[in-house]
This record gives sequence, structure tokens and C-alpha cells, in this order.
Amino acid sequence: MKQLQRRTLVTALAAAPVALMLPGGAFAQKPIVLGFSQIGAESEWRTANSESIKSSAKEAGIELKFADAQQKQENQIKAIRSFIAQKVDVIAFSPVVESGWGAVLREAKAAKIPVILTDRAVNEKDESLWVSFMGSDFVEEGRKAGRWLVEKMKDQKGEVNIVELQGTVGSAPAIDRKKGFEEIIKADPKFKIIRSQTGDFTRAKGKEVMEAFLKAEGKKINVLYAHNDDMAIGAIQAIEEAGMKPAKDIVIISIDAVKGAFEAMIAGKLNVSVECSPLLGPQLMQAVKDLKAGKTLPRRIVTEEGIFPMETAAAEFPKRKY
Ligand code: GZL
Repeated sequence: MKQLQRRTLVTALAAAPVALMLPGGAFAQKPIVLGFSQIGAESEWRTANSESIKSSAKEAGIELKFADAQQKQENQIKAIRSFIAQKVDVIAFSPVVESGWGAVLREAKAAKIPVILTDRAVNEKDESLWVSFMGSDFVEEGRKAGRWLVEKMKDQKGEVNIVELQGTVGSAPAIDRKKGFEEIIKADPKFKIIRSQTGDFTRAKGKEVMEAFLKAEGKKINVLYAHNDDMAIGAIQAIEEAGMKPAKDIVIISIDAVKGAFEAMIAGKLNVSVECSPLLGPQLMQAVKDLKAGKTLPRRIVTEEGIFPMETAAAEFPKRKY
């Protein structure tokens, strides 16, 4: 073989990704390995998010190491350290809270393993610690909830007393959904948040806290703003057990637009749900492949979302993917 041709072939092979020799001399591509640290299984949203990630990894031929943290930050940090020790190609995770990630993200950077944030953000100053953040705009979700309420109550003359079920304390969705909602309702002094407490995004805690709200404020409550559908569904049970009619005696606004929310709206027990799509799997796998192909990812990938009032729930429900 001519000197030039041989050199070209050697150069080409050296640059090729690691490939495995199969019987008969064919080459098989070594699968990309993705380490994913998931928050837990606290809500319908989270379950749908995990399903999307697992099925998309399978479809993409990406080897997925999936760790469930049972909503504990220390378990997520442990999982990320384990991924570093295993020398995975890419690390992705949904941070349960915004702070406390600097040290472990610096370890990933030192190990030259790129990190993708999915779903929730972190408040670390050094933005070089992750290559991209994909997920919803939670402030806008809060604004959508606020705008719907302002429109719904535009002819209401007296005070509108609101109780709020917040998400996990310190989490990006809880902080931002509160911020966006308050930004809109502060324009009219008739809107008053008279009680606000975390229900940790779960049905059980949402019911428990709503029972306390009803005991303390009872019929003074006009509106419930829940940061996710699971807490709203728990609260609906508490409202019914208190002998009141959900979505009639108390207007109920929630976020996620999961199946349970559509069932509640069709039953006339929930007024509106703002969409927050958990179906991040396909985007994440494409981002992982692009990274491994040497492409630069957008720093921020925002999920496009809508809003579903009870009046449209029955027509929309058959089209829902989560
Ligand atoms: C939002 C996600 C939130 C959902 C909750 O992207 O982080 O966590 O709104 C889930 O249902 O528990």
C-alpha cells in the first residue's frame, strides 16, 4: 500500500471513536454511557419523567446508569460521585434543590465528564460547571397561573383570599412558581395569599397541609394555588372531607397537567392546570449524542408548554402523552 494511503488510514483509525471488533472483522461502536441521578418518585410528573428518560436511552442505544435519590440531596451527590468513579461519558441530573452542588460539580469537571442539568436549575455562580440546562420556565408557569386567576376573578369586587401549597422547599420550581404567580397578582390588592406552606410536591402532604389551612381559615378560603397537580389532588380530598365543593366553593389552580389533573378537571373538581412537560428524554439523549460527536450544546433549552382549563379537559385528554 502506498505510504500516503497507509498514513491516511492510520490517522483515520486513530480519530475514530473506540470501536469493538466483532467476529468476521466488523466494527461495533462502544455505547455511550450516561449516568442519570433522578430526584425520586414523589409525583406523577416524576414517574413520567423517569419513564421518558429510560425509554429514550433504550431507543438511542445509550447505556443508562439510573439512580433514584428518594428526594435526598446527599443521595444525588453520592450517585454523581459514583458516576465519576465509573468514568461515565456524560452525567445528567435533576437537582432536588438549587444550592449545595458546587463541590461535586467541580469533581465532575476535574474528571472531564460533562454535566447536563435537566428539569430543575442550580444556583451555582460558576456556570462552567454544566454544559447545558434543559427544562421548563417555572416563573412563566407561575405567571400563567396568575393570569388565569386575574381573568377568572375580573368581576369579583371583594377580597380574593388565596392559600398556596408550595413545592419542595429550596427547589427551583417552588421558588420560581411562587415568584411568577405573585408578580401577576400583586397588580390588584384584592388578591391576598393568606396561608402558604410546602406540601413537598406529594399528594399525602398536600392533603395534610390543606386540612390545616381549612381548620385555620375554613370558608374564608376562595382559591387554592398548588405548585403541582399531586398536591392539588390531595387537597381536593381534604376539601371534600370538610364538606366543601372543590372547584366551586374553592377555585383550584395547579401545575403539571398530568393524567390525574385531567381526571379531576373532567370530574369538575379542578379548575385549571398549567402544563409542565416531563417528556425530556428525547431531548436529553440527542444532547448526549451531540456532546459525544463534539458539538456545542445551547446553554439553555426551554420546554414549550400550554395551559389546560377544565372546559377543554375532556377534548384534550385523549391526546395527552403523560
Ligand atoms: C417540575 C418538576 C416538579 C413537578 C412536580 O419540572 O421539577 O417536580 O412540578 C415534581 O410534580 O415533583
